[in-house]
Amino acid sequence: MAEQPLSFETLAIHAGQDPEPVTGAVVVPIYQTSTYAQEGLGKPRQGFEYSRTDNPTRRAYETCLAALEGARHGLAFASGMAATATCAHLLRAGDEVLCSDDVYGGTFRFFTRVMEKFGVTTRYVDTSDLEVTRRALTDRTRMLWVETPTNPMLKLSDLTALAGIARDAGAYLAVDNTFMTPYLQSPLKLGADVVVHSATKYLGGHSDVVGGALLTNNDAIYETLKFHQNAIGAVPGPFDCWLVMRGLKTLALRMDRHCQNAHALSELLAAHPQVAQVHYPGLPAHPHHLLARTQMRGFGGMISFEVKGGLESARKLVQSTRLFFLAESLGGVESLIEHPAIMTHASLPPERRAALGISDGLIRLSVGIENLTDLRADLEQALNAALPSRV
Ligand code: P1T
Repeated sequence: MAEQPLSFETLAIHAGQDPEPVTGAVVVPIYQTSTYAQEGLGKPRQGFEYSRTDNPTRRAYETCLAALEGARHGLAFASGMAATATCAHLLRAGDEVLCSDDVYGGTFRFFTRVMEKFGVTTRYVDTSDLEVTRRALTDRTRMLWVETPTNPMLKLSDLTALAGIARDAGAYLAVDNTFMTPYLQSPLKLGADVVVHSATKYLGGHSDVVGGALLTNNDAIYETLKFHQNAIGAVPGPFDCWLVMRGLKTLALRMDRHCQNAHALSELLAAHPQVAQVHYPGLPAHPHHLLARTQMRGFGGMISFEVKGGLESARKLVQSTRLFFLAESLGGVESLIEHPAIMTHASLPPERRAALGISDGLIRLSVGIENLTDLRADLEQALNAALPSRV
């Protein structure tokens, strides 16, 4: 009888994490070592030579995350941006990247201000519009870089269709899966070549570590990325790997609660007189709601919304919440509130922000896993505090 494949929750706890062979420790140890004594000249034990190249704690974490993404290969990095930067080394001078127009501000900054210097140009398109994307490809396009849902406008792109478009053009499809996590969306199964993560967010899940990852099923892509992981060296230390691996064990439980809480709060916001518009893929009014229902296994924990009264109301609101901390980042157990135009997306030129809808009244929530009644009360009192009459 064929063995049944293990489910997500089980892989999160067991993949790459057999008991340690000497003592039987059930938790993978933090191998806090930079190097490994060799048995003889050119004879490393167990394949470990130097911790930039490989480390047992990192390897366990990479194995676990690869299993969760349904990937043959996983590589860990010191941050999401380090993962993005290493992935960009699949390109060479003269190549062009076609990138979702509404991406994390740091990703935009990296492609425009860093890669441009090396002769790799990036153009930005609304990848949720397949015809626009197809028409934007040129014979120099070597990579399609997609966030879905996007940060911060939560637009969705059809990954199966984009994988076909990329394949026809001979380009890689790289998907930043940070907002969804492997629990809610599987880009590799839909045809992506590489998945990118900021592990700082939901994967770690406790706002106590910065990390990144790349996952792929393609052996040739893996070899190139692995070479660059070692050659560039933007790797995480063993303790950071251990922290993210600990976070992964509860990823499924946490994501379920993030989704429930965010869905309920998106409905509260949609019904509130102080709110002009809510962006949440779980709302039937969201323009890509139907795609969300098929492509994702849940609608996620991120919401953005437009508050009436512009910057003044927005400022009042983000300074009035008590449980939602005013902070950049997302994906931790605690709820966060932020103002993209002044905070996470300040590196976008004002005219780009305006074109994307990142207005002065736009607010982003990372909904945590606190009790929903408490979150609801906190958001309501902050919205009331931001009413124009009180501004
Ligand atoms: O911060 P770092 O771990 O380097 O990850 C960068 C990154 C990559 N991709 C997405 C979708 C992201 O949201 C981020 C980081 N984002 C924030 C810090 C933020 O508040 O949006």
